[in-house]
This record gives sequence, C-alpha cells and structure tokens, in this order.
Amino acid sequence: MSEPTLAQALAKGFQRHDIKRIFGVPGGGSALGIIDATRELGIDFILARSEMSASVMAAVTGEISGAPGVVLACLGPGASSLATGTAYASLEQAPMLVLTDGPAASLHQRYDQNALFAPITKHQGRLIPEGAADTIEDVLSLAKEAPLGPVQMNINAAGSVTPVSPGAGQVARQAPVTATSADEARKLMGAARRPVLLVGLEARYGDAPAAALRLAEALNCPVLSTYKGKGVVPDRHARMAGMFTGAVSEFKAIADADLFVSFGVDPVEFIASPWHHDAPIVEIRAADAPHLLTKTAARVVGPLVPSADALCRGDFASDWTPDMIAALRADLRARVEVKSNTHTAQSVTEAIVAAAPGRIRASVDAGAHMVSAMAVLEADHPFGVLKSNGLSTMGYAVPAAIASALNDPDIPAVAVTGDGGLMMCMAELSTAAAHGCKVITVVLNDEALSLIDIKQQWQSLETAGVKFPPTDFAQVAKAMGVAAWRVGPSDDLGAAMRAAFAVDGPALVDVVIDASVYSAQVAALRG
Ligand SMILES: Cc1ncc(C[n+]2csc(CCOP(=O)(O)OP(=O)(O)O)c2C)c(N)n1
Ligand SMILES: [Mg+2]
Repeated sequence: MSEPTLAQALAKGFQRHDIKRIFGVPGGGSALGIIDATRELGIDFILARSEMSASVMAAVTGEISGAPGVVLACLGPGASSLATGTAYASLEQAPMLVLTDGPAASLHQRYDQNALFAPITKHQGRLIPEGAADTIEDVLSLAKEAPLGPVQMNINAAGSVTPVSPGAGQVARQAPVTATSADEARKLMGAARRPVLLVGLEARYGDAPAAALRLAEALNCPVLSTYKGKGVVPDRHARMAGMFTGAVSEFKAIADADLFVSFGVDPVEFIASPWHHDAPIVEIRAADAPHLLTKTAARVVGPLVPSADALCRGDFASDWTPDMIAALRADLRARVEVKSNTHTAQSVTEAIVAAAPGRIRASVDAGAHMVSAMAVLEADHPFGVLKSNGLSTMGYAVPAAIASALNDPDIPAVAVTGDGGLMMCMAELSTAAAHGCKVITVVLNDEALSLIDIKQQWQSLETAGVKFPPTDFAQVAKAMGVAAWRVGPSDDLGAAMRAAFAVDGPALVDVVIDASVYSAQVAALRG
C-alpha cells in the first residue's frame, strides 16, 4: 500500500482528533488538495465569506467542540486576514490549527507568514511530507495543551500532494510548569470571612466546572464570573452573583470581600483598569501565563481539578448567608439596569430570552450593547454564551453563532450584535443561508459606534468618525436569503422575536434602539 499524501495524512489526523468540519477561503494552492482529502473522510469544508470570519468560526468551533478548530487560507492576503480569529484563539485560549498556503514560490504575495503569526500562536512552522505523521499529531495535540491556543503551519501545493515519508516531527515541547503554594493558599482561605470566588476562561473545560462549584461550596462563598467564564457555574445557581469584568462599580459591590480566589481566570479577561481592592488574591491557574493581577498572595499552577480538590480539604468558615449572596446579585444587576420609553439593548435581550422556545446559545459582540446583553442572557453550562473578551473583537457574534449552529444544530444560536459589528461580517449571513443554519441575528441599530461615540462625548469632542447613515439591515438580510424583520421604536419587539425563532433557518431582527442610555450606564459601571 502506498503512503498517503500530506493532505490525506492531515485529513486522517483531523479524523483522529474528532474534527467534524474545517473553515476557510481556498486559494489555488494546498487548500484544494486538503478540501478533497477531508471530503473523502466526511469532514465538511465550510466556505466563509472572509478569512476574518472563517478564523473566528474555527476558533469558536475549537472551544465548543474541544477538538482543534481548523482554518485554511491562501498565502499573502488570505493568511493576513486570519489574524483576528487567531489572536482571539491565542488570547482567549481556543484550540486551533491555522493552515496557510506557502511559502510563496515568487515575490508575489510573499512575506514571512511564520513571523506574522509568531506573537499570536504557540508554534509556527511548515508542514512537509518528511516526518509529517509526527508533525501533524504534534501540532494537533499542542493546540489542546494548556494554555490552549493556535498553531500556524505553512503548507504548499506541491507538498500537499506528495506522499508522506518517515522523519522526525518538528515541534519542540516544553515541560508543563507546576508551581504550587497550596499551603499558603489554604491558610488564606481559612482566615477569610468574606471570600469571593472568581471563575474564568480556563475553568470552562473538562471537569473544571464541577470543581469550581466544589470550591464555592467548601468556601461557602458567592461566585463571580468573567464574561468567558459565564456558565461555568450556572447563572441560576444560588451561589452565582453575576459578571465581573474588573470595573470600578463591581469592586464597590464587593467592597467587603476579604479574599479573592481566582479559578482559571486569565488577566486578559479584565478591562484595562487598576485593581480597586486590597483583599489578597489566591490565583489558581492551569497554565503559567503572566500574572498581572496585583497582590497575588498565593499561586497554584497546574491542572485545575486536582488543584481545586487539594484546596477544598481545609477548614473554612465564612460569614456569607444565602440572603447576602442574593443581595449581592441584585446589587450587581441593579448597577447596569437601564430605563427608557423605547427599545434598548436590555429590553431587546430580555425579549430574546422571553421568546426563546427552549435552550438557546447566544453570542455577543463588542460594543456598548454588551453590558446589558451579558447581564441579561443566562448560561447553564460553559460556552452557553459566547463572547470575545480578551481580544474583544467586533465582527464576532455572527460567525461565532454560525460555528455554534453547525456544531450543535438542535440549539438555536442567537447573535446579538451592534450595527458596527454586523457591518464587519454582514456577508456571513450568506454563509448561514447556504447551510440553513438556525442563526438568529439580532442587530441593535443605533447608527453609531456607540461605545466610541460616548467616549468622544465624554472628552467634549465634536462628533466625528462614529456615526453611520441609516441602514435597513432587514432589507440586506432578505437580499441574502435570510428571513428578516425591522422593529421601529413603536413596533412589537416580542412578536418579531417569536417570528424569528419560528423560522426553520437563518433569520434577522433589526431593532432601532435608544442609545442615549449608554453614557450613564457605562460611566456608572466603569467609573
Ligand atoms: C475589530 C474591532 N475594531 C474596533 C474595535 C473598537 N471598538 C470597540 S466597541 C466599538 C464600537 C462598536 O459599535 P457597534 O458594533 O455599533 O456597537 P455599539 O457600541 O453601538 O453597541 C469599537 C469601534 C473593536 N473592539 N474591534
Ligand atoms: Mg452601534
């Protein structure tokens, strides 16, 4: 039997790692052979409308499926357009394999692609037929090791159709770090009367969510979650008090805390703001990533579940009562509450929750709307609400929702996005239509980059560079084969939302909203 080609060996590697579909935009080079080889094994190729969206779809697929998300692009412009989803996967710990055509045989479209990806991937290299069996296995498993993240490999057309041959793999591995000051951590936990457990993105995987809850029970304390940690402890759980982004107002709500135990939280998850609290921090991390948290009093680095279980064996006696936790939850929620006579990001997300026929998975974009959306939307499991937080990229919610609908077709995916964010990825409505994805895009139409608009106002600057002309997104969606509704200020929001959920395929609801509430809301939150 002859040896498989490099493309066939890659496809086999995908199959071994339970990769069900790959994403991208093919150039004429290696992608064609890879698409063909994967198709033969029943692995779908999803053609996105831009590489930026394809890279987000792959990264999110990596997160929700646990198998590396794979994206393919041509050399040069295709490769450079993958930067956003790759940076997301790097900062927000998504397992991912980035396959770019190349290196180029001439100067045309040529630059050092490995160098471009160096700051945003765990490893960069070139897939060649020699030693391919080992290299393919190495890169796929490296993506899944803590800290999870992307690996980038160039692969050229000639190499992709050449039979693989023996040779050593190319990926050098580093021994995982385990650093532990568990005794010190237990001592701090034993002395605390008002501890607070913060859960973050590393705690989303495997058995870590159950371990997070065991820690909260052992400490008898409330849980606060970063945006990415939403659902690690279900939002409806009695210990779950709300979202924590590092904003001043959240620190005020927990001014009495005398210890933070951070479980799987990465510092990228906090907004750029000083740490407004004096209580010591016990930091439990899966990976020895930089720790920018100030006043980290004890660090326990290594696999999260054994770390949590070792720390749970202590004698803790906090003063928290269920009523105090419920009061904290109400306080945190009240701090982001808005009121208006017309539709707002808050009332729109409430309408989504009310109209949902059952379990949904929401994705939320970056912008002023995210504060209300993340407070209102609930998750009962990790990845129940998808969000770019460490990178906080716009143009995320729609491709993330498409990735979700392809991976879990029985769960309606709802993309909550600003108009600015939608404009960055609007063409993906066509991708959703092509695959009949159950994706409901809800666009908060305020004809502005509102989060930037309010910052411009706070600086008393002339309004410039932050407004859009009126856009009827429902018309655009319909032109791409997506059922759509436009909801004006006095139109029935609930009816439109219910109609969108009833569609067997993609739908869009374009809601004209009141953006005047954002300035006070964001000022109160972030101080
Ligand atoms: C790709 C990208 N470009 C720019 C930014 C900076 N940014 C953050 S929020 C925002 C405005 C978002 O506008 P829109 O999507 O309409 O949401 P809104 O703030 O109006 O709710 C911008 C420009 C970003 N986060 N990501
Ligand atoms: Mg907007």
